[in-house]
Amino acid sequence: MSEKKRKLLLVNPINQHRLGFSNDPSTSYMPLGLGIIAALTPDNWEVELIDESFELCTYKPADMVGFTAFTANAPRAYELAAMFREKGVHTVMGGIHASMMTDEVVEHIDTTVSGEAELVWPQVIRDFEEGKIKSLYRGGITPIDKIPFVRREIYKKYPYVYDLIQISRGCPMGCDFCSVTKMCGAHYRERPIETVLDELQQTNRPLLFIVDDHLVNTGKGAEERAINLFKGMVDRKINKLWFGQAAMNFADNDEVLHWAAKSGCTLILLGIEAETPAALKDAKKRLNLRKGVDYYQKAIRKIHKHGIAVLGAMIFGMESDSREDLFNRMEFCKHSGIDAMQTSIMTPLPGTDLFFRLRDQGKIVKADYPKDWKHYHFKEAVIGTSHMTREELQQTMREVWMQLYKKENIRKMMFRTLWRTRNFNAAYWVYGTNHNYGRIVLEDLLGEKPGDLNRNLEWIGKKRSWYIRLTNPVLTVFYALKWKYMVERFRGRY
Ligand code: B12
Ligand code: SF4
Repeated sequence: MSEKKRKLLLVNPINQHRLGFSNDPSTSYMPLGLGIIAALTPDNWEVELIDESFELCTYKPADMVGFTAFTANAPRAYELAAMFREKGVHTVMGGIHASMMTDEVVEHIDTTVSGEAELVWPQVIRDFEEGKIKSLYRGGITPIDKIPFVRREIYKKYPYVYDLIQISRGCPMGCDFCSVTKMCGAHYRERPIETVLDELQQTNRPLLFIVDDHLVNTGKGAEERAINLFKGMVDRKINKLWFGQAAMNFADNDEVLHWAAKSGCTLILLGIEAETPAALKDAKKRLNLRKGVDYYQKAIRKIHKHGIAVLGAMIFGMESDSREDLFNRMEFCKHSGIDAMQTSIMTPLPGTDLFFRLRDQGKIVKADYPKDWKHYHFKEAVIGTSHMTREELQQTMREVWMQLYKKENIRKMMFRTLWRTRNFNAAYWVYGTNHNYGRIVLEDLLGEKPGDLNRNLEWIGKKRSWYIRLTNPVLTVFYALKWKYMVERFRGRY
């Protein structure tokens, strides 16, 4: 007779104060870390995923419940953990917040796993089974050959639009505001291309997000490696439209761009952050300082020539920023050639140099932890700058966002993308991306009453402009054509 399986619930908790990306299924991404935990869990355990991007987590019987959490989701994880602990279920938490705020997490959760989990998770499970589980395990950095394939069947229950994959870990740049170097180390650890291609062949959604922070690393042989990856995707007929994240060096080599485009690259996020050397110095964004801000437009033009659109990741609220600087950055977003805009408010993430410096200077306004972590989602100011209070920064960002994401502007940007890239998919994708970012940054204004903003980013009760009315029929045709195509591509997915 077979032994009864133990039950592991894996939970992706979502900040209910601001839903962010989770406020719509089209921007709800599968939590990759939990897919790795599932892959490391032995067969005598049944694993179930609960993703709060799709459903609120309520109590379910289980032997163990494991949470992953970004900082902004940590208070929600603690709330859910309290519910499970009360019913006698053992709670575990890992991920970026558990790695940066380990002592805090230990106070709320039975077992904390800091760092990467591959080397310690089997031990956690064994210790639990033997009744001697500890309150803290430190995973550290995983050797690249010990990273398993993500166990993708746990995602079947939800309608994720994208497959996600990670190709390398680590970043040597150590920017002031970013936790990647602290979490994943300063060395690039690159998975063998053939292994990555094998894993890609196990995915079946038509859209792909390669989550690496630097798609083309800055190390020796990085361009050749990227070309091999993209060529491999073409040879193995992976046949996906994909989106990835890169630094300005992505545009250096035309052959990289050529094969990226051929393998389905449609949109690339570039960590631009700011358009002036002063602001880049504030953020210690060395790579961009080295390239020089004059390189931006050249790089963007080169990328466009290959039919790929650019998602500019911009930060507002650097230490030296004044109100005027924020509006200048807004103008840059409109006129530099970037197609889609990720516009974040500078936020001191725990564990970063920025966090420790501002905390020691007493400059963090929202600092009642863990309660205040819920504000650390990059759309709410938790600090001011040397020229603006936190409230002024927040108010100015609201004005900036209104101008950037208003429907007329994002529609104009879409037509410009079509003109520059001559790529229908890219234009369609940037429109969706800008629309989604608008919906995320203005989430607190969305509603159904007159005077609220609807999910179409139009004010309820106000007349539509001529421009919108005139361009609506064009878009309707766009959508009609595109919809049929997407349905085709989605056929056969989980
Ligand atoms: C992919 C990604 C996203 C995706 C999210 C996909 C998803 N559903 O997870 C998207 C694009 C939506 C996103 C958005 C944002 N992101 Co992001 N993102 C990443 C990125 C690039 C990769 C994460 C990843 O999938 N890694 C691969 C997996 C395998 O690694 P992992 O999750 O760390 O898991 C390992 C361990 O942590 C551990 N582990 C994880 N969970 C668990 C659970 C248990 C029980 C255990 C035992 C272990 C464990 O084991 C795993 C294997 O070793 C990271 C940077 C990075 N390199 O980590 C930033 C990062 C996580 N993002 C970050 C930020 C700030 C954001 C944004 C706020 C950015 C913005 N400007 O708006 C938004 C907000 C998200 C939101 N709350 O709405 C920060 C988070 C810092 C923090 N302290 O919270 C990071 C670290 C980048 C940075 N600049 O510092 N992001
Ligand atoms: S912002 Fe980009 S370049 Fe800078 S440390 Fe983070 S991942 Fe590296």
